Amino acid sequence: MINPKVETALNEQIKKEEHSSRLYLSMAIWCEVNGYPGAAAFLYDHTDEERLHQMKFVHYLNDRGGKSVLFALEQPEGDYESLKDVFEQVLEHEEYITESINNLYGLTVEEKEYTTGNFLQWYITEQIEEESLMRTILDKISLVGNDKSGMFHIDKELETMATNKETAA
Ligand code: OFO
Repeated sequence: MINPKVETALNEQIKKEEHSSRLYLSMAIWCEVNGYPGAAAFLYDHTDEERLHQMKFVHYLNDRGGKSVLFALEQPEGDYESLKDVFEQVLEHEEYITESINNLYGLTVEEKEYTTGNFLQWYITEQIEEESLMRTILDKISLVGNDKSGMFHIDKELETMATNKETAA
């Protein structure tokens, strides 16, 4: 049976992953209606990925004899100033998730819940990849500044990244 404190913390993380999915969905929608179809495709993809993160936690917790709980979610921001603003907020959010996963891992050590600690390794690696990817995208966006053709190319690149993921899946 899973440690009750860890169970509560896992349920909090399930909520955060579900919120991530909706947050990126709101960003994808903004991109789609503001002339960034590539960024929209990339973020729609990411929405699905966050849903997978959530489901992985749900199944793990249920398999360990716990029970996954769904909470009410806050409404994500629907308006952004620019594509740069979108990706700044993505990176900020991923950093917040990394901290949350690390705290969760810390709790598993404190509570000697080593099985869950082991399970969390996948998320720890995933967060390194996600932060690095978002930082790279943000650097590119910052580099082109207000240059429209540069922005067009970044959007195309994001579209390719989304298509490649779909092909690989
Ligand atoms: Fe984007 O990693 Fe889950 O939330």
